[in-house]
Amino acid sequence: MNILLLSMPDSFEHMPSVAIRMPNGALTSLAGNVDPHHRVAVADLILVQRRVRETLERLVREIEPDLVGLSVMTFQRHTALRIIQLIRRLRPAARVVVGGYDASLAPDAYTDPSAGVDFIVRGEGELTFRELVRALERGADFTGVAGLSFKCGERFTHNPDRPVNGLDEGDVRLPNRGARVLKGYTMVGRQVDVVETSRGCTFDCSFCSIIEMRGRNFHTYHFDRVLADIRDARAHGARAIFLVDDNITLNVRRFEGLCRAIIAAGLNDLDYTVQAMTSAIANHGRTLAPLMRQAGFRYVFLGIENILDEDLEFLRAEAKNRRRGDGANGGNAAVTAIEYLHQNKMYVVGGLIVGNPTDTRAAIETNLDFVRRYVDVPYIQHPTPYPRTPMTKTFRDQGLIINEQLEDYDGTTAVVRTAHLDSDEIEFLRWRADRWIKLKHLPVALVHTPLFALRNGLKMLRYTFRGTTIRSILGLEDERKSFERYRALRRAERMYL
Ligand code: B12
Ligand code: SF4
Repeated sequence: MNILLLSMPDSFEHMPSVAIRMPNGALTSLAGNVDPHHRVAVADLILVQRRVRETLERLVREIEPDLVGLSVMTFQRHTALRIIQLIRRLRPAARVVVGGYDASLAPDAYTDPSAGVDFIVRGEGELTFRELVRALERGADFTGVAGLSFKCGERFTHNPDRPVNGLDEGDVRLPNRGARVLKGYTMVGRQVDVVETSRGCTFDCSFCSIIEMRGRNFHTYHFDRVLADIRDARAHGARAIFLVDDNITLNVRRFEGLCRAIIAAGLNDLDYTVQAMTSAIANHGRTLAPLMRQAGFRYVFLGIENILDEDLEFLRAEAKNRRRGDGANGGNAAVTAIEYLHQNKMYVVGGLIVGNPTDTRAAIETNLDFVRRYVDVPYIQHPTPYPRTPMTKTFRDQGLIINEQLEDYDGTTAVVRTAHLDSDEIEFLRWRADRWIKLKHLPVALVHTPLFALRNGLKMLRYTFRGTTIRSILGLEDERKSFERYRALRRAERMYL
């Protein structure tokens, strides 16, 4: 069977495609887990953002897919539905399957016959997709495939959920990176790839989709498998690795062991990026941070979320941001974590969420000041009511959601207001500060990859300051005019086909 797997072209503000184009780890994992006689092609459409239609026309012509799979996040739903219409026109006989966070958490969005979807894979995909392909090949029925929803006449049948995979039994095989048919992955000039070492999280932050997706649990791969995966990524040209684990720092001893294993295997010549909890780094930084550095970690995405207690409570993120040793209300762990990382020459990507229900202008400015002072790369977002998260319910109950257009749910478009501020004002405050804070780290990033800097430095600057004019920088024009220009450009960017 010929299979074409697609990730969506939509990117968001903090992932400028001139500098960051990351592969979708789900698709190569699916490709590695179907039976080997199938021909699978993986196309990350982020690599061809401005040539989506032509690329799809060419791929469908060359691959002649019997089955087309799409991986979709909520803010990409609109694009996904348009891509499906295009595929249907180009190859009416192909079956269409959707998976990923949006399809899993809002399957009803894909069941209308006009959507053109035949199958929905809910939750983890490897085994469900393997069984779906087998059933299609044999002409068997789909009723026994756990985790699958399938079209039966004009209606969908939803099979029972598939239990979460324990990962340690080896039934999830390594990804197939050889299936990729497009080129150009980059992390500021270094070819980047994604690797998983674990799945799941036992916390329940109110904004996060992970708990509804798979429940509160944590499962790990054996180190041998992780190292083999990293070696494979390197053999395919990667010089930077993003560890996409939901929360690798849940088990700090294991993470330390992984750092040692990377060093012992000589795989510490790659640049690693990882997501981490502030509490884990603050409480274990003395031993963990030097090991991370030695293993090649360069950027650490810290889930700081917010530095005000009231906001942390709303985000249900107090526990993961608490420093040990100061009693139950023992202070925010962010500064200590950042100090450990800086002492060990790593850079902090600071994930913060501003615009929560009780936020005032002062609350947002306090967080922005914190970012200015401590963080290397800002990753500031607005609370976004993704399907089925606890936060969505709260915002809806309080009548604070002011925008239901899901293509705007990209994290940097404010789609909710607070009790004190409207959404435009929230987004303006963030945007105004963000551009200048981003500038701070630009020279460091460019020195690390000088050739890339020469070719793309100006483009990156232009991207960061798009909409801004010299007149507004000099104070001769109201900054809100620049903001409106930026928003118009951003809206236009989102039209991928
Ligand atoms: C790593 C990661 C990133 C990375 C890398 C993205 C990449 N290219 O892979 C970065 C940092 C760039 C990123 C950015 C964003 N992310 Co992100 N990210 C994650 C994270 C941590 C892990 C995703 C992952 O790779 N998992 C490993 C793979 C193997 O698992 P998986 O993706 O779930 O895929 C499995 C199933 O879903 C299914 N499946 C998936 N696709 C398909 C397709 C088919 C056909 C089938 C059959 C099955 C299937 O099978 C797979 C294998 O089991 C998740 C979860 C979390 N805890 O926060 C968020 C998450 C996916 N991101 C999210 C969001 C919103 C974003 C951003 C919009 C904003 C943000 N919060 O940062 C941006 C947009 C990115 C862009 N395109 O510009 C949300 C999505 C919510 C939603 N309802 O859509 C999540 C869930 C986090 C959250 N807030 O809850 N992200
Ligand atoms: S700690 Fe991270 S992965 Fe876990 S629930 Fe919170 S945001 Fe999600």
